[in-house]
Amino acid sequence: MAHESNSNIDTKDNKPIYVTSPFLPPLEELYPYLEEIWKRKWLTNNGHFHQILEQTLCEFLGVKHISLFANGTLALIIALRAMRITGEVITTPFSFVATTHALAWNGINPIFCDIELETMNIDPNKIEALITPKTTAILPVHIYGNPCNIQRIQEIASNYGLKVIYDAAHSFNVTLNNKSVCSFGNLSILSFHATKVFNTFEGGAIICHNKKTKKRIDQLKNFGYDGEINVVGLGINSKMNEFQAAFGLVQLKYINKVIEKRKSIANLYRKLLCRTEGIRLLYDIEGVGHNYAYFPILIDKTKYGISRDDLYFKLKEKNIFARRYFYPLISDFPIYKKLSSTKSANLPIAEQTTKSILCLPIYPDLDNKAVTHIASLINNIANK
Ligand code: T4K
Repeated sequence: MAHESNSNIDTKDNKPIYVTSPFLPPLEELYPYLEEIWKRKWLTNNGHFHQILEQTLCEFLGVKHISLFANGTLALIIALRAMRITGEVITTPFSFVATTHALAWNGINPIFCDIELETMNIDPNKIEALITPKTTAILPVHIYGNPCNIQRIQEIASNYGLKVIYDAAHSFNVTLNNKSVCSFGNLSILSFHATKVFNTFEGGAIICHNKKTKKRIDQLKNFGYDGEINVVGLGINSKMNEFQAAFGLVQLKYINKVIEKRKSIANLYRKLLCRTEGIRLLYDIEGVGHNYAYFPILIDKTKYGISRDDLYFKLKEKNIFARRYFYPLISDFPIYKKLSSTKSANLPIAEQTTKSILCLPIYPDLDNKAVTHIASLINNIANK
């Protein structure tokens, strides 16, 4: 996505507030890890910290197997290849473009399905009508870290013999009835990009449920090598390096505090915005352990007084860089527009949502004063 121009920002008096800002642990905590990397001279390819991070994340998230990746997009591309997905895959148009790109990179036809109004996740009631003899899988996204209707999606998948690959890029440490949201489906992928709740600068992972699948995934992320002289598949280089893994281990020490801080920001926004006419908020869902990765609001222009875009630009004038995640719909990008499933008539809720969504700044260093300032700007702009 295009980067915002910083040209008119007076960083002394009126610092820009971005939609997110990465949590960085104290620098000195990294030094022992760097010394260890220097000592070992093993920089990538299943190194010491890579192995420890995989093990530590399995224990922390309560999942069976994790394979670390250079980023979430490559994890998703390899997840589809590991499951030998081909033909058509039913997916959501309301996501970051990487979700659909991962299908396209595998030569798979994306079939866009509408979303639910409340959760903004793929609508299970609209999946079955899109299944054809070419359908091999469903690729839902737990958008903003809010779990999809996992039970219903699994029922459909089981009835039709389809695989389910979850794009859980936003869902680090999200639980459903005390189980990691990544324990469902055939595979789930996570993103550890700088903008995520847990970051390794760039990074990602695939979560799988058995050793055999993990072995295949690990081969595919290392060019398809099985040992030194045997290549067993069309792999790629998508390995996480030792610096990323070490950084992840340090980050993990702070993750509970990071999520707690995000929760308190979300609760403050809710308190300050819950009575504003024309703004819909998302609330915690019973049985879900949230990670507060994003703080989306939905603007109803007729009730709020101005459109989502007008609010977005007004906040921008005040150096507050909210983001229209996810706008436009993936199905509206020219490379996908030609597909028949992109017709507006098929995607009415997604069309409505993408025009009204705005994600407000949320990150651990955002103080209450800033949150109150942003909320009062939004409240003062209303119906003016
Ligand atoms: N599936 C889903 C559902 C996803 O949302 C994503 C990625 C993926 C798959 C693929 O995962 P990765 O391959 O990325 O691991 C960002 C991120 O690049 C992307 O990871 C994320 N989703 C997407 C929702 O957002 P941009 O282009 O909008 O972000 P960017 O670079 O403009 O950063 C947003 C703001 O964050 C900046 O305005 C300022 C702040 N920022 C950013 C960076 C990179 C910082 O303060 N520090 C930084 O280092 O895509």
